[in-house]
Amino acid sequence: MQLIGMLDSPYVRRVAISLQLLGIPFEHRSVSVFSTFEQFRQINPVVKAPSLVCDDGEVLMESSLILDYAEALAAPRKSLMPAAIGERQHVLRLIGLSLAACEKSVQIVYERNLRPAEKQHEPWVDRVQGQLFAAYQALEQELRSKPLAVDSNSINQAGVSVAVAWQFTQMMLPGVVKIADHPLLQAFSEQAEQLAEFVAAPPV
Ligand SMILES: N[C@@H](CCC(=O)N[C@@H](CS)C(=O)NCC(=O)O)C(=O)O
Repeated sequence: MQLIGMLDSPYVRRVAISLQLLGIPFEHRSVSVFSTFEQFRQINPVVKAPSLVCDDGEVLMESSLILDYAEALAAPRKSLMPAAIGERQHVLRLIGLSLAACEKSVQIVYERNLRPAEKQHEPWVDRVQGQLFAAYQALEQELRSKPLAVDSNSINQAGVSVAVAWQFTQMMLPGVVKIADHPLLQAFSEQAEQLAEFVAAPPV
């Protein structure tokens, strides 16, 4: 099984970390959707990172769908998703907020880096930034009301996704989402980034 994509993508990184936590062996290939577009296109003509080349050659995309497949492969031995419905609902909320934060961060990065300066549309960036702030404000509140486990045996998919999202936003948009306003997210991220599975999937 091959995981295709650069680890500076939060979507690729959450899959790489999750596969390790689930104990699923895989080969990681750092192929970029930008600098090696043609090479990526040979693997997946849609050029979406992450892509997962399964053992029979079928190619999956969309991190959450890849993780759904990975969960099925790891079952019943291991799972990053709680079975109990109440817990699962909460974990899904945190994952949704984290993915929204990733998406809004990526939109700002693309607007800033891919569009020529004269074509930047500030009202759009303001709108997206407001959505980004709302996602992290909600995540900070969630961590305050219910802390997340942060060790390799008990971290769940919410923990992986929250930590990966926060690290990505801080790396790509330094100073945009204030660390001082999100002390619990920062502390959680610092602890998660020390886990062996996170260290083995460095974002740069
Ligand atoms: N919802 C997707 C988002 C994936 C995504 O947007 N990946 C970016 C890299 S961070 C990508 O493939 N960009 C190239 C493009 O969309 O053309 C997921 O969860 O996998």
